Amino acid sequence: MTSLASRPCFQAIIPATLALLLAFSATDFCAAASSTFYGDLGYDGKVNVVDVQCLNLVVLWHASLADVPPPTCLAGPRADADLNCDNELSFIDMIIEYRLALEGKLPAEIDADQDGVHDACNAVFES
Ligand SMILES: [Ca+2]
Ligand SMILES: [Ca+2]
Repeated sequence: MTSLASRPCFQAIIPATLALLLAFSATDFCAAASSTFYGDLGYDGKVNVVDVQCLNLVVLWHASLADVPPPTCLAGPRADADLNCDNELSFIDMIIEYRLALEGKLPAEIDADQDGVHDACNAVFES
C-alpha cells in the first residue's frame, strides 16, 4: 500500500505548494511592515542613504511651496517624512534620517527607549 505523499505527482506538488505558501506569506508580511517602517521613505525595507537623499528632496519640495507633486521617491504619505512628528518637514527631519541611515540608531535624548523611533512618534510608527 502506498500513501498519497509517496506518489510521484504528489512529490512534485507538495514542494511547489509549500514554496507558493511561503512566497505569499513573505510578500504579505513585507508589505504590511514596510508601510509603517520608520524612516523608510521608499518602502524598500531599508533605511539608507537613498532615504536620506529622498528626505532632502522632500524637505526642499515642501519649502518651495510649489504646486507640484512631491518627489516620486516618497512612496507613501508626506507624514512618513516627518520623523519627529511635529507636523513640519524641516532640517531636523533630515538630521534624524541621516543618523538613522548612517548610525542605525537615534540619541537617547530623542529616543529614550532606543527602539529606533523618535519618542514623539512612538504612537504613529511601529519599530
Ligand atoms: Ca528605504
Ligand atoms: Ca518634522
